[in-house]
Amino acid sequence: MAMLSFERKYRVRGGTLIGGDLFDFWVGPFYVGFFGVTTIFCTLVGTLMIFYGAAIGGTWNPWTINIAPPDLKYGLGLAPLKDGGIWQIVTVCALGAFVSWALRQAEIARKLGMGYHIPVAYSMAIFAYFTLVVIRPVLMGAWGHGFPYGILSHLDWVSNTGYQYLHFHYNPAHMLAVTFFFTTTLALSLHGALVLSAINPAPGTDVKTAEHENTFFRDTIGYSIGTLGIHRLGLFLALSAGFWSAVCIVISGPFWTHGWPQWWSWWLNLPIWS
Ligand code: 07D
Ligand code: 07D
Ligand code: U10
Repeated sequence: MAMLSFERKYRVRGGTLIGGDLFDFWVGPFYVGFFGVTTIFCTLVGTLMIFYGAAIGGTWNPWTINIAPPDLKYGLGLAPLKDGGIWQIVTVCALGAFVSWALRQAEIARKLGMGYHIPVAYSMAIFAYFTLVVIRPVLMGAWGHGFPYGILSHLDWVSNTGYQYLHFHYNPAHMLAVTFFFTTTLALSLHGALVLSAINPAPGTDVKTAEHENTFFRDTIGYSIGTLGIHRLGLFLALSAGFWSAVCIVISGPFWTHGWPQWWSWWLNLPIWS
C-alpha cells in the first residue's frame, strides 16, 4: 500500500488511553494525544528549571552546567530551591516526560494495532533511571544519592560512586550488564551485516532470501535462530543489559557496603578448599 493511502487509512480517531478525542490529532508528522501534551509540558518545565539552575550556577558552558541533588542532610525531605530543590523538580519533570513518552508510544501502537513491545522496551530505560534517582536514594535515605544533571558532573558521579566500592568491575551484576551490552552490539552487527549481505548484494546479482540467511549460520555455527528469533533475542539481550544495570547499582549501597572485590570472598570461603 502506498504510504499516503496507508496514512489516510490509519490516521483516524480512536485507540487513545485517556482524553478521548480531545488531543487525538497530528501536528505535521507528530501524533499529539493527551500524553504528547504532558510530554511537552514536563519537558518545557524541566528544561526551564535547568536553564534557571544554569543561570544561578555561574556557567553557561554546556559541558560544565551542573544541577546538583540536595545535600545528604536533607534526607528524603524537600530541599530549598537553590540547594537541590531544582534537582528535585527536574527529576519529577524528567520522570513525567519519560513516562508520558512511553504512554504516547503505547497509544500510537494501539492506533496501529501493533504490540506494545516498544513502550515496554523503553520502560526498561526509564526503570534504570528511576532506580538511580528514586529507588536507590530512597533505600539509602537521602535524595543526595541521586546523580547530578550535567554532562561532565554525571560522569564524576559514576566514577566516584564506582570507586566507593573500590573496584566496580567486581560487581557481579555489573559484569552481567556489561556482558549483555557487549552481546547486544555483537548481535546487532551480525544481524545488520547478514541482512545487508542478503538483500543488498552487489549490483547485478540476485537478492537472496531468508533461506540463504538461515543456511549461512547453519554452515558457520551449526544453528540458525531464524528471522523472527534474532529480533526476539536482540530485544531480550538489550532489555537484560538495562535490567542488570539497574540491579548492579541498586545493590551497591543498599545491599552491599564493602568493596566489590570483597564480595568474592564467598568463593574463597567455600568449604571444599579446606
Ligand atoms: C544516542 C539517543 C540520543 C540521546 C542523547 C542524549 C541530554 C543531556 C542535559 C546538559 C545513547 C541527550 C542528552 C538530553 C543534556 C544537560 C543537563 C542514546 C542516544 C544524545 N546520561 N553517560 C552520555 C544521559 C547516566 C555515562 C552522553 C542521560 C547514568 C557515561 C549524554 C541520562 C550513568 C557516559 C548522556 C544519563 C551514565 C555517558 C551520551 C539519564 C549510567 C559517556 C548518551 C536521563 C547509565 C557519554 C559526556 C548516549 C558521554 C554519556 C546522557 C544517565 C554514564 C550526555 C540523558 C547516571 C560513562 N550520557 N549516564 O549516547 O560522552 O546515549 O558523556 O539517565 O561517556 Mg550518561
Ligand atoms: C539510566 C538512561 C535512561 C534514559 C532515559 C531517557 C532524554 C531525552 C532527548 C535526544 C541505563 C533519557 C532521554 C533525556 C533526550 C532527545 C531529543 C540507562 C539509563 C530514561 N562500566 N558503572 C553501568 C560499564 C566502570 C559504574 C551501566 C563498562 C568503572 C556506576 C553499564 C565499563 C566504574 C554505574 C556500565 C564500566 C563504574 C555504572 C550503564 C568498562 C567507574 C551505574 C548503562 C568497559 C570507575 C550504571 C543503572 C546503564 C548503572 C553503570 C558499563 C566501568 C561504575 C552496565 C562497559 C569500573 C557507579 N556501567 N563502571 O545503566 O548500572 O544504562 O546504572 O570499563 O550507576 Mg560501569
Ligand atoms: C527502527 C527500525 C526500523 C525502521 C526504523 C527504526 C528502530 C526495520 C522501518 C527507527 C530508527 C532510526 C530512525 C534510526 C536513528 C535513531 C536513533 C539513532 C535513536 C536516537 C534518536 C534520536 C536521537 C532522535 C530523537 C528525536 C526525538 C525524540 C524527536 C523530538 C520531537 C519532539 C520533542 C516532538 C514530540 C511531539 C510531541 C510530544 C507531541 C506533538 C507536539 C508538537 C508537534 C508540538 C506542539 C505541541 C502541542 C500541540 C501540544 C500543546 C502543548 C501544551 C499545551 C503544553 C504547553 C505548556 C506550557 C508551559 C506553555 O527497526 O525497521 O524502519 O526507522
